[in-house]
Amino acid sequence: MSCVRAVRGLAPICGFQSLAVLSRCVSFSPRQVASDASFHSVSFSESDHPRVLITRGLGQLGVGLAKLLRKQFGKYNVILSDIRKPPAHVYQSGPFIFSDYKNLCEIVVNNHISWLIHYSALLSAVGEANVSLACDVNITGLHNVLDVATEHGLRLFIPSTIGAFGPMSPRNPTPDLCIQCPRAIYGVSKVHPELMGEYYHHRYGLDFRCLRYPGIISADSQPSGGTTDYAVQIFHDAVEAGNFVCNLRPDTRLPMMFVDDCLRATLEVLEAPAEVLSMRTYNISTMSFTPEDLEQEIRRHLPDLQVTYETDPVRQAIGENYAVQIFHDAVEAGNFVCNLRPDTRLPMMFVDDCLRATLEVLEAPAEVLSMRTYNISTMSFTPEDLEQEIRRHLPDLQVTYETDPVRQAIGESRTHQSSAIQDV
Ligand code: AKB
Repeated sequence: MSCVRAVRGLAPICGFQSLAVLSRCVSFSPRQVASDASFHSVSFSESDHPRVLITRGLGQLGVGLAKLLRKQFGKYNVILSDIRKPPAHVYQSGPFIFSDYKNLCEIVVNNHISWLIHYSALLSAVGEANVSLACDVNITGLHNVLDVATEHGLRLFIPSTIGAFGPMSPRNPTPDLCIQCPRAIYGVSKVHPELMGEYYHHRYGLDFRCLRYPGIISADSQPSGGTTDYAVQIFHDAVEAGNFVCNLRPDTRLPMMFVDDCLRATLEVLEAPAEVLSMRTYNISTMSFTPEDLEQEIRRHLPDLQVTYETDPVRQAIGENYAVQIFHDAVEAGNFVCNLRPDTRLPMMFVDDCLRATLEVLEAPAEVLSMRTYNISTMSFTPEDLEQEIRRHLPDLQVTYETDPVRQAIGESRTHQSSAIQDV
């Protein structure tokens, strides 16, 4: 459904306008791993491709992740599993097997699995309606997964959630490491894997990796039982029925992410070399918006859309604790960790100049263009120059330098370009 893709254009209503360019990145907070860190530096040769198993593969994310991983590692190296029968197109797209918690070990051994993506979980709204089932699936089920992964030396990815934060968590920004204390069983049962994974990592060397997902917006796969699900359902109901009943208050601002960004972030954290991970669990974020924002945006495409608000108190209470602002704004925090050396001089341009130059070249009469490709430049400066300039306005700003060798190497190649441009 093409309407769902319109969500990508929500940046202006989502409170991260000028940061939109960063919205496609994994926003590890600067203290830990730089956003969009060059995780792809690890490449696998044909023979050392990981062998991947995805549990609960028929949920919102499994099929999409399998597609992405198969492109990277080969069709037969990625096995989807679930307790349900897959639709024909999924069955035909690559290996699929039945898996419940009882046969996990057998599957891992027989298929020479090296990476396990554990997507089995009950989401927030259904979890709150059935607490003991949420504990069984999200907590008890997890213990078996941890043991199998440890015993067989697997890389284990389990997603956590913004629901792992609670009313006492700092809201703006919400760092990776802070008080959590969620109030819904879903959140509690997701803090548990975060801590157990961390513990197994330190105690037994388990390669545990985890991202706290926000609400995920997808078109061809449905979420089920979450508080953020309204933001997917509204597109379907708007297109099919022209009206939508929202179970959250119109002003409930929740963190969200487009599915492709979520899958890419997952792949990046899976591929990251162990030495760049300073923690086991990271926040990721792109945008946040309210039901009212989304309603207005969809109405630009479907002007007759009718939305009514019938607030469900359980979902509303869960949603209110999701209202965290994960994006770590260096200005708000008063500190910034720079991943380049302080003296790395790079060519830069203010956006207005770039747009003006683009317009000028577009409008130029053909006869004045002697070539097809031109350099443009305005200024160049180092992180140190910028730090000093910003400190003139924010005297308390703290900047530390933790050089990322990959970015530094790329930056240095651009340093040469910068002097070449200036010499012209
Ligand atoms: C939910 O709302 O339960 C999930 C989530 C944010 O983890 N979508």
